[in-house]
This record gives sequence, structure tokens and C-alpha cells, in this order.
Amino acid sequence: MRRTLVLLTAGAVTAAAAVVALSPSANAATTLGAAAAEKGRYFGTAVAAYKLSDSVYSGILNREFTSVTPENEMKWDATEPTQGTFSFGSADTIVNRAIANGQKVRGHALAWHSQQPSWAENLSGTALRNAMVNHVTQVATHYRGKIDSWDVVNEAFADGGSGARRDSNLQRTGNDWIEVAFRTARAADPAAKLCYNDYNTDGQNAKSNAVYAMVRDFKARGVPIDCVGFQSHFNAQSPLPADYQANLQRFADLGLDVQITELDIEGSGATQAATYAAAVRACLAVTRCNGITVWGIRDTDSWRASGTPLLFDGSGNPKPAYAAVLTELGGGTTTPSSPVPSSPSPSSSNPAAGCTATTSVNAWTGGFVVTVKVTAGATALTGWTVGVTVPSGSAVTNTWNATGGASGTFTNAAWNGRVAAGGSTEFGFQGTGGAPAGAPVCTAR
Ligand code: G2I
Repeated sequence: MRRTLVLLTAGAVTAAAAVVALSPSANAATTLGAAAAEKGRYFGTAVAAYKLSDSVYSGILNREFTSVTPENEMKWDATEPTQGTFSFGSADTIVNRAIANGQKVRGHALAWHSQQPSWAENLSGTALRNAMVNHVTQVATHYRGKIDSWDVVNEAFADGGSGARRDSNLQRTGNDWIEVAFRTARAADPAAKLCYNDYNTDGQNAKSNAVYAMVRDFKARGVPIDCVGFQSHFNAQSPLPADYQANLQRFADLGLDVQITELDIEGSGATQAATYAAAVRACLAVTRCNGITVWGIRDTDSWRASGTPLLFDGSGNPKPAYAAVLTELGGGTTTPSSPVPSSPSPSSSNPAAGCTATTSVNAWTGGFVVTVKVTAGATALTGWTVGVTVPSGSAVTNTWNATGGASGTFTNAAWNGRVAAGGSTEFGFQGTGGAPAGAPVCTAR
């Protein structure tokens, strides 16, 4: 904090000294992604590959978002148009560009009743089950190590009050198709978080109760699932539910992450802005709500463009909803009334060392993936190391966004050693055996 000492010497008045703290607004995050990062979350958008050459579109994408979801390019019809022949071109374009820009990728979607290629629509029984398993394996393997979270199964429950599974060709292969898809995805990409994703599950209702029961059963039986995605397509007919936060929280309490995966809210002006702010507030109030994705950038990019449901208008100008979201995330250009104190995380360690580290552990029998968040203290970092205690008999087999790890000591990669004061960066590693326990130790270097 820079300080300006202002001496007031009016006439013979006793000299008064006032220490004026310069507004921290210079440090307030001014983009959605940066503001969300200060809250430990990503802020993402759906992306269409064919729009990337539009400089207005890609300019906003680069500036504002820290995660991307291919809107259609990873779906079954796009990635396996002919059985056994895979086509990853458009999805690769999005994924590689995102990684080059330091953005996370949400994979969407491995197994879904919709947007299947016609050959799959015409299959049933064992042939379809085998085709699904092969599809999940091939696609998740192709993107292994590049995906933060996969929508493994999308929209498998029926609307209305039945609480039943949606009828589909996949469902007719047997009720276990969902868990088979999750186990198959885990085997193909152990580092990706595996999500179940659906709509009309945003509040507590028969459909979300049915998803909840499935997830609880999966957790009880060790079926690998790490997150639940809530699409959150809101409009007058399907408004943001009053119990949105409570619903997110009850899923989080099952011991997994929750993510808002396809947020869009039809409307305009202050009403739309207030609803966006409420959605963001709900996520921020749930510790394990670790990211928000909006389903497109400009209103004109939306699958329901006439409802103008997004944060930027057709020309790429930020709407009131954008400002509301940014403010809700703690960012913006307004001057906070008092300096924002830095709040050390309770599970962090070694605060005197200039940085702190916290871990998020995803363990299963025989293996683990650990995500480590490195947060700079009051001084910017130019490099960091993090030490964890790897239990004897365990081994670190793969590290990303950092180097080293075999002995439990990780050093920043070439591109993420510099961390602004109070800012943070993430790296991860996976391994075999039991997961590291205990607080990580971060040291500035
Ligand atoms: O419907 C909104 C979303 C609901 N949850 C799952 C998401 O995957 C889904 O996304 C939408 C895309 O935004 C649309 O862009 O999924 C639609 C298909 O179910 C996508 O629309 C399709 C059109 O229907 C096709 O005619 C078109 O070829 O987009 C395709 C590619 O542009």
C-alpha cells in the first residue's frame, strides 16, 4: 500500500497530518477472470471455434475469461461422425488456444442423448454400450491432461416430477450406463474432474432430488465423480430459484465440487443485472462452487439470441449485467471505502515466506490428483517452490503447470513464477498410492 502523507498547514492551525491511504482501486481486478481468480474461482464461457477469427469475439475471450467450454465441438456428432473415425480438429483449435492463453478447459460432453451421430442413434443394446465406452475412452484419452473438468454425462434425467431417468437409447442399454461412462472416463484421464451436468436441477425439485440420490449413491459405492454441473439457463419461465444456493450447497456437502456450467439469463437492464449478481453471489457463498461459465460471449452468440441473455451486447460492449457480475466478484473500477485486508487461508502455511499454498485433493483407491493454489503475500512473487509430504509407498507420476515433484518439491514453471501481490496461480500433480496429507509449504524464491 502506497501512502501519501498530506500535511495540512492552513494559517496558524496546528499542523495536522493525515495519512491518506491511496484507493486500492488500482489493484481491484478489472476483468471477470481476474476478479473470480481472487475469489479462488474460474470464470468461463462457451466458445464456438468458427468465431475465433472474429477479433471482437476473441479479444473479449482473451481479456475476460479464464476457462472455456467448446459449445458444440466436443459432442459425439462432432468428434466421431463415422464410427471409429475421430475428428478433433475444431475442438483441438479451441483447446490448444485456451491452453496457450492459460485458460482452463471444460470438456462438454462425452455421453449425451442429444447430438449423437446418426450411426449411434441407430445402435442399441451391447453395440451401443460398446460404442459409448469406446467413444468416452478415445475422446478422454485424446484430451488427457488438458481438461480441467469433463461433463461425462449430460442431461440423463427426465423433466417433471417423476424423478426418473430420461428415456434414451443410452438409458435403454441399462441403468448402469452412467457409472460405466464415469469409470471409463476416469481410466482414460485420471487428472480431469468428472462431472454430471444437467438443467432444471438448479433448485430443489424432483429432478435435482433424483440427481442428488444418484450422486450420493456414486460416492457411497466409489463410482468416480468429482463435480456436478448446474446449467442455469434462466428466463421468466425458468427463473433463478430462491433455493439456488441451498441446492448447490447440499450437493457440495456430498463431498464434490459444484460448478455453474451454462449460465445465461434472458432479459435486459437492471433486472437482468440483479439476477446475474444473485447467481454469482450464490456460487461465492458455496465454498466448493469453484467456477462459473456463461453460455456464450455476446448476445448474438447465444443459442437463444432473441432473449439477449449474455453479458456483452452484439457489438461486444459490456452490459449492466457485466458490471453487476464484476462488482459481485469484488472487481471493478469503483473505489472501495477502505483498504481490503488480505485474508490468509486457514489451511495455508508459512505465511512469513511470502506465499501460501493450499491443496485440493481428489483421491481414490490407488491414486490421487492434487491441485495446489499458490497465493502471493503482500509482495509480488518472482518465483516459488512448494513442498508436500508424499507418503512412503506413494509416487508422483505427473506434474502440470510446475516442474519437479518426484521428491515432493515443486517449482514454478517458466510462465507462472511471477504472481502479483495477493494474486494466485495453480498447479497440479497426480500419483499412485495414498494422497499427500498435511499442509503444503510455500516459499518465495
Ligand atoms: O441448448 C443449450 C445447451 C443445453 N445444455 C447442453 C448444451 O450443449 C446446449 O448447447 C446448445 C448449443 O449452444 C447450440 O449451439 O446445444 C445445441 C444443440 O443441442 C446447439 O445447437 C446446435 C444446432 O441445434 C445445430 O443445428 C447446429 O448444427 O448447434 C449446432 C452447431 O452450430
